[in-house]
Amino acid sequence: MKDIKSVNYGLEKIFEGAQDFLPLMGTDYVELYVGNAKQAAHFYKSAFGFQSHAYKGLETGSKDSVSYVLKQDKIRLVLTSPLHSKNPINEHIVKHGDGVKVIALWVEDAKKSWEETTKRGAKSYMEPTVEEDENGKVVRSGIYTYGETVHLFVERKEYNGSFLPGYRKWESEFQPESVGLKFIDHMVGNVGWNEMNTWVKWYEDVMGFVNFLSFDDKQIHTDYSALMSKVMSNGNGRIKFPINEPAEGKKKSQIEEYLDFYEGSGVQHIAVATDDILKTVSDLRARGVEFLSTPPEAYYDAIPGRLEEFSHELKEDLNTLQSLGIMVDADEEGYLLQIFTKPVQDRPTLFFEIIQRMGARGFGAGNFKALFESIEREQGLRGTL
Ligand code: TYF
Ligand code: FE
Repeated sequence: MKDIKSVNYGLEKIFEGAQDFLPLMGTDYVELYVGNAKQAAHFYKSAFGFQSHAYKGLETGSKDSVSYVLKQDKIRLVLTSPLHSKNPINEHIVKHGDGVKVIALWVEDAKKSWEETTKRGAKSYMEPTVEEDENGKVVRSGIYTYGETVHLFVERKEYNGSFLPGYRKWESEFQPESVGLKFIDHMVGNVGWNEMNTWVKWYEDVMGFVNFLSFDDKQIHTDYSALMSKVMSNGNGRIKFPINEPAEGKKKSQIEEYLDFYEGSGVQHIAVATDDILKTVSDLRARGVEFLSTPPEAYYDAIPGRLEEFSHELKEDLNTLQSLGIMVDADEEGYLLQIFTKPVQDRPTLFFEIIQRMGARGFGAGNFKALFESIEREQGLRGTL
């Protein structure tokens, strides 16, 4: 395993262990396969503050599937549904329910990205493919990662259309105001029993990522359940993928519940950054987004001590944070504020995290216990603990 000499989330390449055969400029888009993209798009607009951005469907000559592209600051979310039973997207939905199919990464050279990764053992999903329209050309290629999830490499340096060739601008009179979501901070994968290290090695070998943080089941457990987690990052720190696997506990791990309901490995949560979490979470709550239950009083009583330990001054009012159910964690470098939604579809699978980093680059380890107890309360209600 390569060690990190220094950690810095600036734009320069700083992870000394990271390889640069696969330069990544950021997340390009995230695509969900869903049962009813039209209605899902309405939900993400009205509840999460996304705006209509681009569309393809019958009206644009797309006969097999329909896709709605939503945007909020740098985040692009694509919602895709099949238009007839023979479309293989159906099989994905029948098996997994609604969920993330594609984590698309923005690259300089999609052909080289595909060559470098398949050469190192990635299974190809899409050979380098050029798509063109009057706005220029896009090259995409893709590889499989855990489960049926894929990474697409998107090269758009010769393109100035709104999204991708084949899409048209989606004009809508209904454009709810943003809730202040800015960019994707990290996306977490749940993988099967004892598979975490296989995927850690896969991200190291195939994508040149480094493992810069690890949590074992001694750190991540409650009285009932446990899990293990390792965070993988690319060289410039813009792409961070924690990987979780279930661990043995007295009751069923939330990761196991996910694997049962997703029927395999897949994306567990998408963490989106805001720079005003108080406003973002008040707005989301007012629009009907459901969050996990607020941690108990004792959790908030311990926060001032935790901040003092690292000499950080909390800029936000603790009572307001508590009334919104937002959690606080601190380390040497700073603190972070985070909160988790309930699953956003009927299966207890994908959920969202809202995060505001105030200097801290961790993942909220100090909150794990309180968070997992909230998740277990939900599991209890579902009868899946
Ligand atoms: O991304 C993370 O690591 C944090 C914490 O099942 C977390 O958001 C870890 C595991 C999990 C839910 C949240
Ligand atoms: Fe997270």
